[in-house]
Amino acid sequence: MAETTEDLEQAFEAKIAAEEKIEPKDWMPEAYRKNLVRQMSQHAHSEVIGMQPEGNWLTRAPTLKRKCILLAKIQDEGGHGLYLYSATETLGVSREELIDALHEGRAKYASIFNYPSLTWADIGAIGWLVDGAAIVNQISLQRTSYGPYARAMVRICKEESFHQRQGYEIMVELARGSDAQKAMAQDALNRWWWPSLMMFGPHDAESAHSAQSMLWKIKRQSNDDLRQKFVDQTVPQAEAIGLRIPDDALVWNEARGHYDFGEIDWDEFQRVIRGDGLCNRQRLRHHKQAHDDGAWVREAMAAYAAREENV
Ligand code: BYC
Repeated sequence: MAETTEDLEQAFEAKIAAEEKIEPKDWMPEAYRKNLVRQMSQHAHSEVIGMQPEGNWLTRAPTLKRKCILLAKIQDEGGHGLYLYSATETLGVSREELIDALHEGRAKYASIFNYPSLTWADIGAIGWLVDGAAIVNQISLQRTSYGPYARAMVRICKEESFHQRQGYEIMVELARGSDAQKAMAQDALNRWWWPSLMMFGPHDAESAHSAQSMLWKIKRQSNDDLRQKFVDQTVPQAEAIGLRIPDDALVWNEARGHYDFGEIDWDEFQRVIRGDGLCNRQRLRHHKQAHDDGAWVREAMAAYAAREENV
């Protein structure tokens, strides 16, 4: 007997309730599929656009060792983008459609990558804070309900953990260095702290997708809960190396067992995600240029594949 849509919906809901993964060939509601394509493709774009602020320092890394480490990290980010694009393609969209959406401004990427990397200490701050925030979010996403996304997260988290440590280690060295180096580390923390908190998205009450995404277990913890976790784990790391978090309202709240912290500048967040941050135009221009420059590689691969098929 043919299954009705109601049967299929029930089977889908039962799987979600039982913590089973939804796999590419399973039936899923169209809105679930669309929501995943949105979040996963934006995640992939973030990884790839996120290579740019760090790429800015490759030619000026202070030592050969630092340069090798940074190169390896940036290549990892490219790899994360590739796993995530591949995982998104299992939902029936092509890489070309996803890239077009990015280029036409229909798809977002993480707001943080629209800030400039001005000094070498920014490379430390990006690893420590940006990868640190990303791990908090991605550990939670290892339990997301869509199988290919959850599995991509497992490997990505392992690599992000190395990225976070390399960033913190740069900050440790600078904070232990000369007065000028310590000031450079503090300045980087001052500029990257608030944008890092914005990575977790709007407050839960303002978050358009959260309620449905939590029901479908696409998201496992809320934007505000993850942000709190990041603050709680990062403040002692700053204290340990004598740096000051740039927030006068930051205070340990014994009753809650968490840090209280100041309010994010949500106008700035909205401006940046609407395309009006310091580097939005530069980031997209650079991505389009790199994509156009690589057109011959895609054409050669397509021609080779067609020839192989006809042999
Ligand atoms: N930036 O309803 P909400 C990395 C958008 S890269 C920009 O809460 P959701 C790394 C949101 O998209 C790792 N936009 O959304 C790489 C939505 O707009 P749309 C990056 C943001 O999806 C290189 C609207 O605001 N990690 O680690 O439920 C070097 C309403 O928000 C942002 C990921 O991508 C933002 N910060 O929750 C170094 C994690 N926040 O789509 C490091 C995967 C919100 O309706 N993504 N928006 O037009 C997620 O976990 C979720 O998508 C979010 C937002 C928590 C970010």
